[in-house]
Amino acid sequence: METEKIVEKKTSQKKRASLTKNHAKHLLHQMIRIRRLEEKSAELYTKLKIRGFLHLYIGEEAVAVGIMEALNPEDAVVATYREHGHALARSLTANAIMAEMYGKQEGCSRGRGGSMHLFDASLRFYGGNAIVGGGLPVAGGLALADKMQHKQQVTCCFFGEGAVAEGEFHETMNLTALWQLPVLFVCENNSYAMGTALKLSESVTDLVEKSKSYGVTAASVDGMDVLAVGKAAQKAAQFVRTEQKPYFLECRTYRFRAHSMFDAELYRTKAEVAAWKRKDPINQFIQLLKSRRLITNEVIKELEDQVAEEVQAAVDFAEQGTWEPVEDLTRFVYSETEKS
Ligand SMILES: Cc1ncc(C[n+]2csc(CCOP(=O)(O)OP(=O)(O)O)c2C)c(N)n1
Repeated sequence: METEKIVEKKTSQKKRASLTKNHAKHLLHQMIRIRRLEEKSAELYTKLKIRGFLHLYIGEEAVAVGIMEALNPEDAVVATYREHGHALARSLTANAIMAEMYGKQEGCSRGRGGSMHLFDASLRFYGGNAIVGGGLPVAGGLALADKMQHKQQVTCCFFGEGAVAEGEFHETMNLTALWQLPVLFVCENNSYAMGTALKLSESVTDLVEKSKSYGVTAASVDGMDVLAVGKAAQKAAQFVRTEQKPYFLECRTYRFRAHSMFDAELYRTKAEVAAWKRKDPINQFIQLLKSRRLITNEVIKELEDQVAEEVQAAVDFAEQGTWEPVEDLTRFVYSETEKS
């Protein structure tokens, strides 16, 4: 069995020495784009512009941004219902995402999917999935297809720690290890599955140990540190790509907002939330960059202005979008509908 464990620690100064101003700016820009787009989405939800469910990723931005650093455009990505950040980081446009959340046909899923079903096959971004753990077997299948076609590609599958309780997690871990499929499993461990803490649902809460039991190489990383995630992702993706075997990467993170827009948050204390907010991935990264003189307040303002413009343009685009005509209701439905 191949196993290893990266002991979680702050990325050392030495490791960060190679960070360039441009790369730092890019990482910060990506995280701010996700944060601001989601803050605007929450606002639009309360105004009933966005309907259905809305799960915000705020607090977890370093994971999607850090992981995408290690993926190529040819690699596949499978995400969950908390996927606005992954979609943006994977180059879906803010316009296409916002229009989708509005339910307009200019959205990336023609307005039929909404917040939980962002999708763009041209970018190999295979959703958005409302089912907890539902993306895992999909990722296994994509990796199997790539392997059978002798492509040296990676399928990256994001999921929350709550998915570890699902049969699909165990089935996919087992089969990808048995068949040696190139899947990078990225577990976004934010400690809670809705209101259930991991320790209340799992007998073994060490997810790296759990993964090892399937013969899957596994590691854990500080998911609030974008550079640490990026580095761990590079190592993991390189392993998957060259060895053509699965790898499990646990990113320890935290969602700052409620599970969805309806959640009294009775399962966690304000002190716990405040403690995690002190590790805010964006603020932490800004502090680090300032201490290394890699960014100035002027550049941060420039980024914020640019993002504000992008988000406003996305809202305008969604507002001006069109509803799919009722006559198209049965389009893309498998069976022919009999005419009465
Ligand atoms: C199969 C299934 N069971 C239950 C649900 C209801 N549900 C929606 S989100 C969620 C919690 C999942 O938590 P986790 O996987 O840790 O992801 P997070 O929301 O923390 O990102 C549950 C139980 C569902 N969508 N699908």
